[in-house]
Amino acid sequence: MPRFRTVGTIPPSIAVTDGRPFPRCQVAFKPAMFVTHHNCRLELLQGDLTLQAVDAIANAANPQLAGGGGVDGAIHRAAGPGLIAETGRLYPDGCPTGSAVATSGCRLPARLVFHAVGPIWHGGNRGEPGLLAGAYRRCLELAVEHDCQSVAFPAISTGVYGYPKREAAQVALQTTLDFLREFHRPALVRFVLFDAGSLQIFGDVLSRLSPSTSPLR
Ligand code: AR6
Repeated sequence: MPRFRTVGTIPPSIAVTDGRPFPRCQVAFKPAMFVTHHNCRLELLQGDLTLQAVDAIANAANPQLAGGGGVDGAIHRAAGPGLIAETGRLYPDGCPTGSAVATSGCRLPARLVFHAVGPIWHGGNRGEPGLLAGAYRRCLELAVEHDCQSVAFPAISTGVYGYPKREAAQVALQTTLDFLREFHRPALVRFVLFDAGSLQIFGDVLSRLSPSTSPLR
C-alpha cells in the first residue's frame, strides 16, 4: 500500500491570485504534479515564488538576514523596504544555518515570510543534509505555529549555495513527507521551482518517493 498517491495534474490556467487584484500573476506557473499525503497536498510547480498567494513563503536567506541575490533578492524587491526593516528589528542576531524565522509578508501576496537559512555545499561531509532538512522542518513548524493552511518553498541552497539539486530535492521532499505524516499539516505545501530543470529533478525524486506518481508532462 503506497503511503500516498497521485491525484492528478494541475491545469495550466490556474491563477494564483485567489481573485485578488494582482496583475503580475496572470501566468504564474505551468502544469506540474501533486500528490496527497495524509490528507495534505504536496505540489510541484514551475514559477516565481514571489507571486504565490499562499499563507507563507519560505525565503532562501543568509544567516545575517541581510538580503542578497537569487530568490532572497526577489522577495525583498517584491516585499518592499519594510521587510529588511522588520528582520533587522525582530532578529538583530540573524538566524543560524539549519533554522528559520518568521516575519510578515509586507507587500507580498503571502501573509508571512519564513526566512530559512540553508547550508553552503562543501561536498556533503559537513552536515549539509541535516542542516537543509532542519531549515525545511523549521519552516513547516512555523507554518503550524502560525496557523498557515498553505506554505510555498523554493529549492533552498540550490543556487548560490551550490547544493546539488537532486540531493537537495531528496532532502526537501523527504523532510516534507515525514512532517506531513507526523502532523497532518499544513494542508498545502507547494514547491515553486524557478526553472524547468529543477522542476524535472524534483518531479523525478517525488516519483521515486511515491511509486504511484505520474511522470511530469
Ligand atoms: N522564485 C523561485 N525560485 C527562485 C526565484 C524565484 N523568484 N529566484 C531564484 N530562485 P538562491 P541559495 C531559485 O541562490 O542557494 C542569496 O544571495 C534558484 O533558481 O536564491 O539558498 C541569499 O542572500 C535556486 O534554485 O538561494 C544567500 O546569501 C533557488 O531559488 C544565498 O543567496 C535558490 O537559489 C542563498 O543561496
